[in-house]
Order: sequence, then C-alpha cells, then structure tokens
Amino acid sequence: MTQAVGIARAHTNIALIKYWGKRDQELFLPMNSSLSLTLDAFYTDTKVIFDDTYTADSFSLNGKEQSEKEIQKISRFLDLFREYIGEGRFARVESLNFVPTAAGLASSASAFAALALASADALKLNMTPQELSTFARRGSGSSTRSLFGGFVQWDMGTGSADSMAYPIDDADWDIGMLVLAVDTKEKKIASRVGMEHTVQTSPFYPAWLETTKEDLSAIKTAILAKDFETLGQITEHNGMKMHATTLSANPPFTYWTADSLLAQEAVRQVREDLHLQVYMTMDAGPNVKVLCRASDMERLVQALSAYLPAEKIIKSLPGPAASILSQEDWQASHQKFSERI
Ligand code: 2P0
Repeated sequence: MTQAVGIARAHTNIALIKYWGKRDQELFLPMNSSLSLTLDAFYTDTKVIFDDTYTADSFSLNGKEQSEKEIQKISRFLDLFREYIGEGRFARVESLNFVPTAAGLASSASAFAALALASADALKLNMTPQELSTFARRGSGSSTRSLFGGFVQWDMGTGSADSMAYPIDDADWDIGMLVLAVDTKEKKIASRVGMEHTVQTSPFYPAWLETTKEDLSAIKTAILAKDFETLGQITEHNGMKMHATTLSANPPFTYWTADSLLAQEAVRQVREDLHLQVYMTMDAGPNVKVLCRASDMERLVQALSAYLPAEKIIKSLPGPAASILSQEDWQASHQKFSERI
C-alpha cells in the first residue's frame, strides 16, 4: 500500500470588487479582475489521502458521506492534479467547515482553496501559491483568493496560466467585517447561473466591466494609502453595481430579500446616527456584509442590535493565508468541530 496525505486550512473571503461573469466556463476565466478581504472567522479544514488500495474517490463533509454528485465535483477537481503529475491513485477527502450555519456564507471559496493546498501538499507539487491558485480557480473562481490572507487580488489574466491571485496587503490596520445573516436558506439562483444570465442579458453589463476596472485601480490606491473611507466607498458602490446588473438582466432577478433591505437600512441609519465609517456589500445571497473599523465593531453590533437580532450579527477580523496542518492540528480540528454541534 502506498499513501500520500495532505491536510490544509483555508479561510473564506468577501469580495470588495466583485467577480461577476466568466469569459470561459470550462477554465473559469473571469470577465474582470476582483479584490477581496480574507476573513478569520470562517474556514475549512480538509484532509486528502491518495491510496493505491482505493477503488474510487470518496468525500465526507462535516462527518457525513456525500452524494455521488458531490463526489463527482471533487473527482473532477482532483483529476486536474492527477493529470498534472501522472498520479493514478484514487483519493479520500474529508472536510470540516467552520462556517457557522447562521452565517449563511457560501463555503466554496474556502473549500476548494483548502482542497487545492492539501492536494498539492500530499502530492509534493513544487508550486508557488500563485500557481496553485490557477488550480483552485477550476473548482470555484473565488477560491483563488482564499489561498492568501488580508486584501487579495485575482487577476483576470490573459489565459489559464496567469489568471491567478496574489496578496496586496495584510489588512493589519484596524479593519473588521460584520456579517448580518438575515436569511440562511439556500439561495434559489446559484451564483454560477446568475452571473452567466447577467453576462448574456443585462444591457448594464458592459458598464459594469468598464467601471469595475476603474474601481479596482482606485481601491488598490486606497489600500496602499490605508485610506479606509475611500476603500469603503468604492466597496459599497461596486457591490451595488453588481446587483444592478441582476436587476437589469432579462428576465430580471435579485438576491435581495425584504430582510436584506431592512438590514441595509439599518446600516445607513447607524452610519448617520453614530457618524461611523461603515460600508456594506452583498454577494449572491440575501446577507449583508459590513466593512468597518475593528475598533468600532462593539459599538456597531450594539447599535445594529436595535434593528436585528444580535445572534444574526457575526463579527470577523481579517484572516490569514491558507496553511498546511499537521496530524495533531487535524485531531484538534475534529475535537473543536464535535464540540460546536
Ligand atoms: C465574488 N461571488 O467575487 C463574487 C461576488 C458572488 C458575488 O465569487 O462559478 O462560487 O464557482 O466560479 O466563486 C461566487 O461565485 O463562482 C462569487 P464559480 P463562485 O466573491
């Protein structure tokens, strides 16, 4: 029996300049470059074992064996690695998602980033994290950014080899994010479907692409200058523009619910009442994320509690890059997981 084992942790990320649309569905090449903030509060731990006695791939998530459909997604992803180095062994993948159910955050970003790093470690691939992000991308676009900590850019690139992510700044300057988890039901329109429909039918889409290029350049200048106000203003504007493309798609759709609008209104009110620098953004779901100063988080949570239940407000600080875990870390992770449910 020969075995190759790798274990890794990757944190989720929230885009401040959104990835919205693909120019190549097969290769997951985006229509535009994007920029995110990695969060420390939410992450995925994954162990992968390649073993020549296995007769098929298998996948367990949070201790539950997954369906054939889920295994297929994992198999296709692992095939990229197997083909790259001529690896023939099947694999066992075990993942633990430390994303509170209440957060309602998609976990594909941290999931594929953790699986990519665990696979690269198991198979002893000699790759930089940037290169590895081109593999992670093929699982889910946003996972490119979860290989790095702090503020991260995913370059659209000219092709598959250079559509990769890299870190911009470690975000170690009084930055925090609140997730207002107003609704945690599964979304009706998967982001993959929503972005494609928008690319094909929204007359606003060309304007989205053009202005997002400018937003990216301006937000990077703001990050380098540690100019939080400009950073926040660009974040809020870019997120709203992304959602304007869904409203202008044909037929139109939206990820917002009535509760999303109430949460948005609460953020505007608190911003006005407390004169705080708080800015919101939303993804392909109903929850509202609030970019704020870490030092303002407690005050903000208190003020927002007047508008929505305190247990729906989840705090996070910027998170680190994906990392390789030891067998002891993995045991500790299992222990932690079993204690939280
Ligand atoms: C983002 N989103 O930049 C954008 C903003 C949602 C809204 O990346 O099709 O799961 O797997 O590449 O990465 C969510 O889409 O999509 C996403 P695929 P993904 O974070």
